[in-house]
Amino acid sequence: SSDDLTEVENYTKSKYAEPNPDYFGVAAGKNIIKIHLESFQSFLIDYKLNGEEVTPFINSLVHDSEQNFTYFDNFFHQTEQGKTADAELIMDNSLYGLPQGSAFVTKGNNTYQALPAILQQQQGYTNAVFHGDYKSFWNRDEIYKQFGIDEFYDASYYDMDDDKVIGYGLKDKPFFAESMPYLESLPQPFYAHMITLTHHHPYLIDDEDATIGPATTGDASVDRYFQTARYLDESLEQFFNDLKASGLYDDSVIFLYGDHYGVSTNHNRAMSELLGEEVTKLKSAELQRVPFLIKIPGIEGGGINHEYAGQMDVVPTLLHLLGIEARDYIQFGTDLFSEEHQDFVPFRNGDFMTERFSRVDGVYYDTQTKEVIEEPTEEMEELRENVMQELELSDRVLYGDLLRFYTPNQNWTPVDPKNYRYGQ
Ligand code: GP9
Ligand code: MN
Repeated sequence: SSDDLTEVENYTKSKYAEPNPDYFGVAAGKNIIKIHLESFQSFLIDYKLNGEEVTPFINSLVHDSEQNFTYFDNFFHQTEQGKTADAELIMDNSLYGLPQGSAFVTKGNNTYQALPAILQQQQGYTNAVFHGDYKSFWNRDEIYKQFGIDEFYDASYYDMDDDKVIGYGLKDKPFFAESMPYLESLPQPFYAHMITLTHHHPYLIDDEDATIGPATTGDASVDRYFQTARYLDESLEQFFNDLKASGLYDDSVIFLYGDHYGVSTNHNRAMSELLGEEVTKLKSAELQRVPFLIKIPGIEGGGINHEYAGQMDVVPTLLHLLGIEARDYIQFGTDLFSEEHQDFVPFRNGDFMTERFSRVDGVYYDTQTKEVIEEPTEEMEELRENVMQELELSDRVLYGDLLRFYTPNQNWTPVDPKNYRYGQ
């Protein structure tokens, strides 16, 4: 009902973080290239397997400040059963996925005020998604219409010959290579989302694509996890070279993110061996870090940013970089570059992380010393309440399809799904 909407609006408006004036609008009208790192957890960064870096290219983006990437090393995924689809929902709407199932599938006909539609309406962007699987997986071909995605280059646009396909679909190297002409042909400015696939459970890889040996824990999918991560890393380097050659690299916002974990708690024995420490419940929660790296034209230097943050924060951050007020929209995250960024990171199950304390499986910990806190303080209990309220309000938006009743500003035109068609 509209009362529910008022409660939601009051919450998101009070959580809202003012933009940082040094960042607000710096990237207005720039192309945005969003790169999905399938199943990529942050522990891979700088990890050495048998003395060898697994992801040397991504590591170079983290450490070489001349590349102007900022790496957030305390950034967490916030997905649940919707996996990739949850990451997509969160990172285009700043709404949570549902406690069960996938909102992409069950709420695919809801009204949304997603980033693509906002960019189109505010600054004339063309929105495109690229992915080497068929369009109906995760119900993408329905919900993308509600998001205002103009073009969806799904498997039907790519050469899906047997030797180019493994696991769920097209291998990442041919995927990026064949995407280039489509990307170059898009009207500018564009918002382009490249969804990779090869580094996906059970991490199958052809011999000729494996340029690092497997790990040797005896847990076969974990052992191959490093090989497909290396393949993804190489495919990215190839894509960056192609972007540079095409002239698209320098003047674009480029960001990379991990969608969700790749190694589940079913593999704790192998993971303990690889990390040299027991995978406790707290350690498991810490392992939900995924990378977030961003290059913004006009912002020099990059470096490592330690702010505690999550996928929910990406939409308001991008809006502010483009000079669009996030305050107008119903969004639960806050701008990463704002002085007022809210640095608690809710997980979908009601647990959360902050720099000082965390709640994992109902138990509070000192995040720094990793000790159990037997008697949680009032501050901790209050944050727990706050997290539960936030999740509940976000669920109300999806269950009640509340954005039907919300008008962001006087310029807003509701998205009409009939205007979109995908596939060839
Ligand atoms: C399928 C792909 C995988 O198209 O995006 O989704 P996931 O299994 O990771 O949710
Ligand atoms: Mn995924």
